[in-house]
Amino acid sequence: MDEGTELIEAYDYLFKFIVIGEAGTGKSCLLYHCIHESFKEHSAHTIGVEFSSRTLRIGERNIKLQLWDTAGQERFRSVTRSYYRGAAGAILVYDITSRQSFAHLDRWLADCRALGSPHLVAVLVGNKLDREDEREVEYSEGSRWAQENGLLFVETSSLTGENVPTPFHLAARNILSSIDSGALDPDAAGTGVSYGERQLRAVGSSSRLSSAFGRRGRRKSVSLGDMVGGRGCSC
Ligand SMILES: Nc1nc2c(ncn2[C@@H]2O[C@H](COP(=O)(O)OP(=O)(O)OP(=O)(O)O)[C@@H](O)[C@H]2O)c(=O)[nH]1
Ligand SMILES: [Mg+2]
Repeated sequence: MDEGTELIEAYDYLFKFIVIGEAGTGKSCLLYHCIHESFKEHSAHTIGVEFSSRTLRIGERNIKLQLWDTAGQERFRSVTRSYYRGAAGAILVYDITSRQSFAHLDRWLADCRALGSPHLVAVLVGNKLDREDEREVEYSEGSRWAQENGLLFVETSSLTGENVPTPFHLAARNILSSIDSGALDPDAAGTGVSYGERQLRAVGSSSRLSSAFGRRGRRKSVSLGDMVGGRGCSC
């Protein structure tokens, strides 16, 4: 593996995210666009749960998102709920052209709050922004509901790609801030957050060593001595 590849793959933190909401709201298309930067043609209902991942660059840090795309259909509810456990982030999707998908948000939010991390960061996403003519839920309604329930909010289009990466960035930044402030401890169980291996891979590279140690929220159990094998290192 060359150094360029290693830098892209190495990450500082791993966050577990779930993508939830009524069937047909565009969850799979949203994720697909976020990862492949194109629209997923002929998307079929998700059966149970599908997994994917994406690494985001936030400031100097690489955050790997472990993304669980869940089925919205009622018959999969008990299966999908088992994937909510310890989620650090929830992307709660409704369809702006479907009042019904908006009306059921309470249920989805209650489930992810009950089963996710105690520090769960949820982002409300109004998808299918490209179908403005068929809009049934106003931006102001989505925004108000999000505010009343303590969620971040954005409208997206998985078709055009508008704002598609935003909910993932918003949630990841928010979680990172909690780590940096000390409110969220990645060593604690059930937070949906864990340390990546980037700091360990940084051994032998002065630039990456300084980046690994020049920030807050680093792994407390790994000291400089642990990593370079003593105090005499001139890295
Ligand atoms: N116009 C438009 N259509 C979209 C958009 N996102 C998804 N769709 C369409 O909406 C339908 C459902 O999309 P999916 O992504 O499969 O929906 P889902 O939420 O994953 O559905 P389940 O897996 O059953 O829960 C498909 O026909 C998509 O082509 C969008 O942003 N704009
Ligand atoms: Mg799906």
